[in-house]
Amino acid sequence: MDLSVVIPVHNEADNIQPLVDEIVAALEGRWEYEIVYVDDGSTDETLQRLRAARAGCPRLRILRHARGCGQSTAIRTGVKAARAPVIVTLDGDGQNDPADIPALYARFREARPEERLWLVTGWRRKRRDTWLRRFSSKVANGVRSRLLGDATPDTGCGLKVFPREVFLELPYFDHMHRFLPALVQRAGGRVVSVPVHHRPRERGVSKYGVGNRLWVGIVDLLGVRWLQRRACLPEVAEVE
Ligand SMILES: Nc1nc2c(ncn2[C@@H]2O[C@H](COP(=O)(O)OP(=O)(O)O)[C@@H](O)[C@H]2O)c(=O)[nH]1
Ligand SMILES: [Mg+2]
Repeated sequence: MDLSVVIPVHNEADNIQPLVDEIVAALEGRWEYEIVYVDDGSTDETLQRLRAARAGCPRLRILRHARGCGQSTAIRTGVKAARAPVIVTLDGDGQNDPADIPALYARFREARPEERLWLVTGWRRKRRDTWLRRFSSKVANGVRSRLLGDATPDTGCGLKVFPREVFLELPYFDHMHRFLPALVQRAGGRVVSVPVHHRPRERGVSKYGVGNRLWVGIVDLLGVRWLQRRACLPEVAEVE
């Protein structure tokens, strides 16, 4: 198996089938892949819709958290369960375009191992969100990139490609998915941003606002700063 596509969802019932269809259209016949949905304690019909989608798509696997644990934890659950060595993550709301996956995966594969390219992340050049969301995201991305020096213009994009093993070695905390570039660099890897499409949300409602993104984000920023300071990459050689 080449790729595991991991999708965390919370109350995204109407987005399930359209997104599954788009992923299949983008990947079928090109690679061996699976689609791993993690239903994070949804209270709408997300689970029923996932079951229905699986009936028409045997590549689809469904994992479920009994209670909502947040997006980072859902991603981690999916990565742990994944069978492929390479993971693609994607938002479950349809704002990321699965047609961008092949370009990101190609960029990941063209790197030689000694380049240590451990994360290819989407860069939403043209955000299709409300004015307030675009503005708060711009501020947050500016502050974060300055404070962490992670040289990444957009860490909030759900589209990312990375090795499964690398992700599972990273320090884990709720909301870590917004800091993957800094965490990967801390582990000794390189990160590349690739422009991707972004689409307006057509169905369902956004789960994040200024209250639960910006303020939590500031606390997390300080935490990641601390992690950076407490890092040391040993050069290890086995002595004969
Ligand atoms: N597992 C899980 N996924 C979530 C949670 N909140 C949001 N998501 C998913 O994360 C993705 C992005 O969320 P969204 O509300 O669209 O955020 P926005 O695009 O930044 O406004 C969607 O697939 C959501 O279903 C959560 O608490 N748990
Ligand atoms: Mg969204």
